Amino acid sequence: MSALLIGSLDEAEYAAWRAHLTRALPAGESLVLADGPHDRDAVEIAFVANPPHGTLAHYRNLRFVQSLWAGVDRLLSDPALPDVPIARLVDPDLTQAMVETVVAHVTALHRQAPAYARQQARREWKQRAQPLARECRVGILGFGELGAAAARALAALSFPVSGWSRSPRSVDGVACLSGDQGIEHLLAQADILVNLLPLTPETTGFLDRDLFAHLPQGARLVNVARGAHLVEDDLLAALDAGQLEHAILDVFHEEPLPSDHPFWTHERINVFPHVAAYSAPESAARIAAGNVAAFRAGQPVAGLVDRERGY
Ligand code: NDP
Ligand code: OXD
Repeated sequence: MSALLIGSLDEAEYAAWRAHLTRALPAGESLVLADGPHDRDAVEIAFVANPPHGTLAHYRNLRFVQSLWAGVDRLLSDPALPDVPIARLVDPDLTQAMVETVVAHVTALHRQAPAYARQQARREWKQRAQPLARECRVGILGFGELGAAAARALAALSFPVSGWSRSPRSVDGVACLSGDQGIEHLLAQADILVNLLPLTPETTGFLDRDLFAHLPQGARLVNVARGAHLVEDDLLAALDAGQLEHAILDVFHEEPLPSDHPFWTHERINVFPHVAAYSAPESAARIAAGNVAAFRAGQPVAGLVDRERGY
């Protein structure tokens, strides 16, 4: 029985995943590489990192797909994706990285780092008011593995936090909101809005002019989910109009962000090159291999994707 490693990975990434997966795989499973010699009909498992569309359709005995990424939007958009169970990556190390990133961005915005950076560019020495975290309300869109963990960490720092999900959820110390009514309530109270939604047909273009209009004037945005959540022109207009004060963006419609894109030079936007939380082969390979063992044993796998829902 073979497990295939396939994806849009450079040589070093391929080598790291190969080494860690080989070590972690259960006995009886052997790892083969998409660009190496292998018998396609022997492949029952695929470890995938954004594989080119159409490629998985060549494996007619495929039984289980384990994504090495947390987000599966690109994978699910493959029209030839085989109809087998798919798991996304749920890795405590990735979650920890995302928590650290969200806390860093939210606290930087709260402590007015962008305003001081603009002052520095002008050589301006001016001390601003310093409200405390308890006075800065944070709204988190997407209240799953990553959103709920970030919410707990921010609440522990005394930020009043609200989280929004599709179905009702409950997290101690956090206002948990859901559905259409929940979103209006969350937006009206978000001095800083963090996006951690999965990209689905329902959430594409969600961060638009209408949504920004529901935020308090001068709110700030952190997008660490997917670029296609954001309507870029609406963001620029909201920043120009002062409806939004600042945006920290980790993800973009086109990645790498083209060098002539206006975001690069906008003084109210910080650009990060999709680094909020990597999948680290050291930890992720163990989790991916554990899911293969669970699948083989007929036990529940972690992060099973609901293809209807799109995440
Ligand atoms: P989860 O599937 O665990 O959580 C998704 C959350 O979004 C759930 O709370 C879900 O609601 C909610 N949701 C989905 N659709 C809707 C909707 N239409 N309306 C309201 N709520 C909705 O995902 P993760 O937390 O693991 O990951 C979130 C995303 O983060 C990934 O899909 C990926 O795009 C992005 N990501 C970005 C990284 C980066 O480096 N920038 C790294 C890793 C991930 P419910 O609870 O009801 O299901
Ligand atoms: C992911 C990502 O989805 O890095 O894992 O964006």
